[in-house]
Amino acid sequence: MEIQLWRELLEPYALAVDEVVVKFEHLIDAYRKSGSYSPIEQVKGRVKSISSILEKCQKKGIEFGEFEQYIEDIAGIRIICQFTEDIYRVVEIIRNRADMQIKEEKDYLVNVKDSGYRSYHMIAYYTVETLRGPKRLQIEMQIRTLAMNFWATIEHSLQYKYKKNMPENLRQRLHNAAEAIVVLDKEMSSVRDEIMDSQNSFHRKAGLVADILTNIQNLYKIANKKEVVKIQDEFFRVYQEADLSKLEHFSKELDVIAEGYRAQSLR
Ligand code: 0O2
Repeated sequence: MEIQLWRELLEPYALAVDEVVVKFEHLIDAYRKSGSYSPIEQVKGRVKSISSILEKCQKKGIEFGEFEQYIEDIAGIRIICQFTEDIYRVVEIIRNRADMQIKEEKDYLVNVKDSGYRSYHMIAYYTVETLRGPKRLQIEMQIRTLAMNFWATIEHSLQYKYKKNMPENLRQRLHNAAEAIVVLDKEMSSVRDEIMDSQNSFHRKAGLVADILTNIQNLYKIANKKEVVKIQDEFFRVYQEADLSKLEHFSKELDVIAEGYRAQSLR
């Protein structure tokens, strides 16, 4: 097949990856803005390279004309969580989405691969709008923790280096490392509540400070300068107290003041 044709074929997959990544990024943002803990830490996506598609077709005896049907991970999304528990929360979130229909789920946390690979895979149908109308295609979502991702990334590059001939002692060491990752994830889960609390406070504080600064900046345009300077000084004082509830109270009061000025300026 000509390179140009490949590019055209893969274009809708690139669109799907871009759209899905943006949607999950907005979800992370929405959690954080509402002061809640986000079960998704990061999201990344990629379109499988032409050489990987050809390799997989060869390995699995797939005809070129059928690769879109049989290769499920042309559009790949990787969702990284902080804790193992979050993986199952994300799975539930995805199951309930209206814009994707689940085709298959593979729980490699329960059915760990021989290599030691752990991850939760979901294959879903997703529709993109193209020049020729809507196209329904498959996307693969791999959901795993930061630690599982660290292991899989290193193991994947070694697999690539050695192909099928990975030395036995290296395979064993990777296996041991995979077990150490399980222990690490369990340890992190045991302090999950504490970590979540501190992260929630951090994001809540960052959100409040951003809102307050925007309000003060807007007040400079419409309010008496001396009054705004007083508000600003008060903000610095409250901020230095490092008390989230006081910052919340200040932010609410400032909202009322800003609303008052806005109403006045509309008269
Ligand atoms: P890429 O894009 O380079 O990551 P398979 O038969 O394993 O080729 P299958 O049955 O279609 O693939 O799906 P499966 O087993 O669910 O796995 C597909 C993808 O999961 C792989 O994509 C890897 O990304 C990841 N994966 C599966 N097993 C392992 C493993 O042992 N180690 C690591 N590091 N990753 C794994 P590809 O095809 O490798 O392509």
